[in-house]
Amino acid sequence: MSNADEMKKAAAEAALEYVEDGMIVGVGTGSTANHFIDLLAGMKNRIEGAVASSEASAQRLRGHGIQVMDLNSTGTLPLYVDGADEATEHLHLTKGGGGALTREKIVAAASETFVCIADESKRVDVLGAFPLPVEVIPMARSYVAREILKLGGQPELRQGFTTDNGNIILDVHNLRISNPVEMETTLNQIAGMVTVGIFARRPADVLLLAGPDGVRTLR
Ligand code: ABF
Repeated sequence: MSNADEMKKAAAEAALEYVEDGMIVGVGTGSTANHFIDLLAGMKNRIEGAVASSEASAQRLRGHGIQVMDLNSTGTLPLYVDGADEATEHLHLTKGGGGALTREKIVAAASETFVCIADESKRVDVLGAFPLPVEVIPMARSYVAREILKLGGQPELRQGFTTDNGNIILDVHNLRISNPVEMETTLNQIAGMVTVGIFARRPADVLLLAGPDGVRTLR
């Protein structure tokens, strides 16, 4: 494998092994998750349906003839497959570069097994080099930004972007997230904060990391 896209596809392919007959599969967002959706189409008659973490993924699933279900009617999902912006060996992640972090966090929380798929460029020792996305209620934008500054981060409004939930995204630069669980908890307490893009309180259960020599499984 030479390029990042081939590696993303290889990670997505490896995730198919976690799909079992009759499952309702939680499906994420982004270019790696798109590979997974396209591959899942090849076994669509074996699954009951999917729950999508974004409108974009729902559309792609439907385009393949995969039934998209409402999480309120499915109960706990056995499996959720999604990408990440950064991932550590501890399976702590940052997500939300695609802006779908709130629904991604809901689907992750409601799933028994979260399989994260990524190419090795996403592997980091410490989270935070990739600006951390946080979803915020529009009227709280300035307040949340001031609170983030106090924590040492530099928030930047994602221009011209509204989430599927009608909110804004702040991308937080210069945060060195050495204790992801603590940082996630602290940021979660800010009034007006909807979702923090750190996935550490509920990390991935499996990380499928594709490199030039194949896919590594981390648990
Ligand atoms: C989703 O897609 C996000 O949480 C993350 O921001 C992004 C990763 O995108 P890609 O797979 O295109 O690198 O998983």
